[in-house]
Amino acid sequence: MKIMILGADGYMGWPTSIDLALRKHKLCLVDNYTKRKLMSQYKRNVLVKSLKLDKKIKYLREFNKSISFYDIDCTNAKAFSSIFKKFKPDAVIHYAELPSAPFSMRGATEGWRTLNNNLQSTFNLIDCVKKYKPDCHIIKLGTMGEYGTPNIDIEEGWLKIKHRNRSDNFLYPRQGASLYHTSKIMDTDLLWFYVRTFNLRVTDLMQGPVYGIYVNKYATDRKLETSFAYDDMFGTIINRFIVQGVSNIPLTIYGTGNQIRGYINLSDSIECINLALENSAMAGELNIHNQFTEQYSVNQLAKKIQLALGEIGIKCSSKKITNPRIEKEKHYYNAKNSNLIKFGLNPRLLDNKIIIEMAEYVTKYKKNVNKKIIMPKVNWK
Ligand code: USQ
Repeated sequence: MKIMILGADGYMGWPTSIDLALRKHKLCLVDNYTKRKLMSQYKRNVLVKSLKLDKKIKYLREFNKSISFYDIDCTNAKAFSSIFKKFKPDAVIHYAELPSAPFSMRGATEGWRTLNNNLQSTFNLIDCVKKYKPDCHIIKLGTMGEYGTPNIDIEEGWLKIKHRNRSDNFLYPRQGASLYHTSKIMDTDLLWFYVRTFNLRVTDLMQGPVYGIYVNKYATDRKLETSFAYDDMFGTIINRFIVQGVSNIPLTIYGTGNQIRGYINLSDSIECINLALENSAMAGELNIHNQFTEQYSVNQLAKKIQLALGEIGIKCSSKKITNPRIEKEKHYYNAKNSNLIKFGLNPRLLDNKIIIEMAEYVTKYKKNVNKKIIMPKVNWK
């Protein structure tokens, strides 16, 4: 297939590029390094600085010659449409969004930047698909956070509502807990409008917080590693906890630690993209899949990580700190995740082996850990 990957330099974008290159698809990678620039502007850094995409791509071309790269901003309609028109993809994987809830809540500038970037890039993509390649399959990364933490079971995207003896299927009610999550809700609304009005083909993946390193013989080469963030703005909780444990910093439990989310390993997440490609939405279909494999509370995660690290002689403590976010700390949480399993996903669950593998990886680069970016600096109140 001819596949475009928007945001190909990122934590998920790069492993996806490797995976799809190995599967011999024809690829067009797009990234303008916004995330790298933002992290440096806000004085955050990843664990290991990887090569930029234009350099890394040379290694992919050793086994797949059909890979192009464009350093363009997907929010720039003119620049984006010029490459879209030329490449005419069969599918587009859209990661080109600002992914951080804390960043979006830092202030009006960051909040608007997140809304603007995420909606504009999604809109430009939809507009190009409609005009130049209406049968192109859009695979969009949404988030489990679109649903929030409702007091009823979370379905996969849709909810049948019965009202005065009539019933209909609606998008499951959405209530994000940050502007970032709200931007993803708006994306979903936009996509659904175009699907039902203009028959586009869309898969929207509601992903939980991702963790881990991508294990693949190409990805583990020092030059080809994906970025691994552990800071307060761009790092997700499991990656942060492992870095904290290895660096002798008490695990930062926000509030009571009873917040529950659905989590997924990075390798599974990449596999889900492939499953979404193979099980494409048809014209006029918006497929929504919940992309997580298991649910944990923050306290359960802390305990699990402490126990696993104990096995390799790393003693780590945890500390409950005032929650910098506004989120429910005591809530019901039961989300469905059967679609991707039905397609064949075989989950890699968070066990001691995976935690130890991650801890060993982080230990290799322990000297790079910047302790100043661990404690949360963005207070939502
Ligand atoms: N948390 C802690 N301590 C920490 C960091 C986080 O207790 O040091 C808690 C948070 O308060 C939250 C939970 O852990 O209750 C998850 O936080 P997170 O930072 O791992 O994830 P979140 O901010 O929700 O966002 C991440 C990704 C985002 C993705 C989302 C999926 O950054 O791109 O969309 O996970 S979800 O959370 O399901 O919406």
